[in-house]
Amino acid sequence: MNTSKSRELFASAEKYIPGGVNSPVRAFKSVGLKPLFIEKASGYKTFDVDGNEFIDYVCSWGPLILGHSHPQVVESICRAAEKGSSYGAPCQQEIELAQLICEAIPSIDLVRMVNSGTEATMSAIRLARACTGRDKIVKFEGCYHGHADSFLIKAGSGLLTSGVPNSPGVPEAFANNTLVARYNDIDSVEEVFEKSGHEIAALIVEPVAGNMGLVPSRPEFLQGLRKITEEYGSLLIFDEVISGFRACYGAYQNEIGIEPDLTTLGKIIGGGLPVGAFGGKREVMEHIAPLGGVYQAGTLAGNPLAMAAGAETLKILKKEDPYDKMAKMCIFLTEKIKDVFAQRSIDCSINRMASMFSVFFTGNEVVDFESVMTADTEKYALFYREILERGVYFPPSQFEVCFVSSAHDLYAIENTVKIVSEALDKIS
Ligand code: KE4
Repeated sequence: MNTSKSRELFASAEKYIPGGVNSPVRAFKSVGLKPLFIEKASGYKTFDVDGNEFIDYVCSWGPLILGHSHPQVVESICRAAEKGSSYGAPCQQEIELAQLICEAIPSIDLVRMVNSGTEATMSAIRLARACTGRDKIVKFEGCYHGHADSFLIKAGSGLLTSGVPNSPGVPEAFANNTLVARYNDIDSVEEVFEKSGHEIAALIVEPVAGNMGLVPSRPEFLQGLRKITEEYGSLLIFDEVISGFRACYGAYQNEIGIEPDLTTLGKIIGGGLPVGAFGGKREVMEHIAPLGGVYQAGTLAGNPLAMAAGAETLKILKKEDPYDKMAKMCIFLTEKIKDVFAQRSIDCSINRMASMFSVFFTGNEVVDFESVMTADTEKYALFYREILERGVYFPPSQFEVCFVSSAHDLYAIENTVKIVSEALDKIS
């Protein structure tokens, strides 16, 4: 595969941007390649600057559930742009997206728009600390909630990929206020709360872990979190930046019938433009300025372009309800991938939830951080390079999730299976 233009651009990018990328996981380091520069994308396809075409399973790390450049989403952005990009003042589109979110997620009475998932989780933690007058938070090893200081402790996603789960630059005072438990292990949570429960403002959890690869939560785990946070008067925060509107029209909490005190959202609700949001019951959200004293702000928060893209995306999801089709495509794909691995007696463990999946190079069942760490990242890198060469674009890290969009069709899925089997023939 010719990648000369990408290499040229990468060399130029490295002159002006740290590591040549604006987000570390894009650097392709863990798969032993230099990143490809994408020229354009449509539906399930991306095209790099050298003219190579890919079946895309990154989908911009989740937002593009309708596929790239969906005509109605593009049209909504263009229509909004003709009337100005940002007013720094309220606009009608903010109400539209807020109303769609509140109507889709019963636990949210009020929602505040921000510009990223990180802003959403950072603000939710501040709000929880204000509401409870406590400083400590609990997170889970391998979960990632964005790059605010409090979360960069035993974090997943790019930190796990780089093997540096605790980032330098986080003051000890912050680190000491972040307690870490083990995902899917309620005993480890009870231990933490028995020791520090009355100092804990909030526990934040990905109800479906997507930042150590995909690790679905056990139902009793989430129920246990709801119970223990209520017992100690701590807030339960579901970080649904990935899972929000991914499995159903609403949040994953709708599927399992557990109501957190706060929910953070991002990705899909922005339809590919920068949007995050946090929301919850009125009595909690009323502490947020200008209603209450908890300060949170943003120059471009609620800007009409991002609101239009997000609202259009949710309206299409609500009207067309592609969830069943996407889940069926994902089941078909992952079952076929399992078969091609088995036919070659290559160990793999595949986790799937709705239209998300991860292929782990391990013979163990992957149910928590410990089992994730048995995955052979070298083998993943070898596999990755072979499928990329043949036109399939998975996330360039064993510790991320693949996404099927509503644009992926049977042709794309069958082509992917063919390419995966060719790649396995090459590496086995
Ligand atoms: P952003 O600040 O990147 O919009 O969202 C942070 C965030 C918060 N919560 C969860 C559960 C998340 O998955 C994320 C961001 N996800 C990563 C990929 N796993 C974004 C990709 C990247 O960092 O480049």
